[in-house]
Amino acid sequence: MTILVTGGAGFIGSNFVLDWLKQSDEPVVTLDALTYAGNLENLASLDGDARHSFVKGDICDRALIDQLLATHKPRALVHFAAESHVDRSISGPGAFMRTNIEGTYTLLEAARAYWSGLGDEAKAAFRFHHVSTDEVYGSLQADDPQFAETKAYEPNSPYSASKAASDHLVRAWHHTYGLPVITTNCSNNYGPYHFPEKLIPLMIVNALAGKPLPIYGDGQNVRDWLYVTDHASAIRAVLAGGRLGETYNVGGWNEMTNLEIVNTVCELLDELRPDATGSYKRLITYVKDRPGHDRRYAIDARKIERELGWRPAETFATGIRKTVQWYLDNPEWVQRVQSGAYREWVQAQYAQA
Ligand code: NAD
Ligand code: TDX
Repeated sequence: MTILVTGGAGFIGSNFVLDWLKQSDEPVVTLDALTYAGNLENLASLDGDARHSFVKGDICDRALIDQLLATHKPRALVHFAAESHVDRSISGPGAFMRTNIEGTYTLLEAARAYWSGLGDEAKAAFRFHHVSTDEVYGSLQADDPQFAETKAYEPNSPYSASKAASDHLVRAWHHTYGLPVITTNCSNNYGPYHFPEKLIPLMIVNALAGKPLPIYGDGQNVRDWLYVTDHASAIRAVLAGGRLGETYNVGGWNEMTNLEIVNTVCELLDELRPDATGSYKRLITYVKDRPGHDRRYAIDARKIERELGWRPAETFATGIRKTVQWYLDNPEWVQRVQSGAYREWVQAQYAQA
């Protein structure tokens, strides 16, 4: 059998594909448009591996999705592709509406047509796995309970509104057409191949370059953090045993303020890469707050733990140390994703093809 993964050249998608092929020999077809956030280099260790194939393309391209489903006959579609950065959604929401809403709709319709034509056994086995976020639930106060799957949706940013819309479409395609879907809503991920526009990689990369570490507002906003391969293992568990039409929250029981995160990163860098001019904390700079900045996200992960026995393998202490070390070991990756030279190279490859 085969699985089709959208957005598999991005941060979480690439970690998922690499992890999947470590755990199993089931082939993966990766579909990715290679936007600024997609990077084939993340999958370079799979070059020449017959179990993996890559297709550059857009999830809004219905003809392409139909062709991929007909050719590869996957037993699951795992959907990561999205515009994912909240700040970009504030300055330019259009791409988020297109990819996150129209793209998910296109995949659902293509999957529905494909699934309807399968034989009984393949039909029962098929899964449409939608990868979503805790941000759809809105913002918590300090003493509110964590988000459970029953929490009403209250998205606040263009990004979270577009993800909420996609979650609702996925739900409706199950309820109305019986498409076998499952959605996971995960908290903030961190780890290797994280694009340096997001908090943790931005702080590592800026600190190493001696640049300011911008903290929005008072730095007391809270997120729950999960190491990216623990998200991958949660998706594997849900694909294997999750109940159809259900949603599962995924989180690390690891709430931290942004200031705590940045201090931890600085302390690790002080230890691993001491700077002659003193602690990296000297670079911390408070800047204007993000408009509509959600105060706190927190995940109640008891459903996936209880039903599927899933647990994260990393603590924040082990995961953040691995992450900082990865960025120290991979300066060329950082340089290339920042310079745009890699993307120019990809464009040139496809222009020639
Ligand atoms: P990312 O921005 O690193 O990667 C997104 C990938 O999707 C990129 O490779 C990009 O090229 C691809 N893509 C974008 N538009 C596309 C299109 N129209 N067609 C095909 N491919 C397209 O994002 P990420 O952080 O890896 O997030 C992956 C998924 O997980 C998203 O759906 C996101 O909402 C969700 N999520 C992310 C987090 C997090 O902390 N990063 C947490 C929970 C859920
Ligand atoms: O420079 C910064 N300074 C800062 O204080 C940046 C980039 C962020 N922040 C704050 C904003 C947030 O409170 O840090 C926190 C984390 O910010 P991001 O890394 O941008 O993540 P967030 O907005 O929480 O969204 C992320 O988690 C949920 C992902 O980008 C989403 O795709 C995912 O759904």
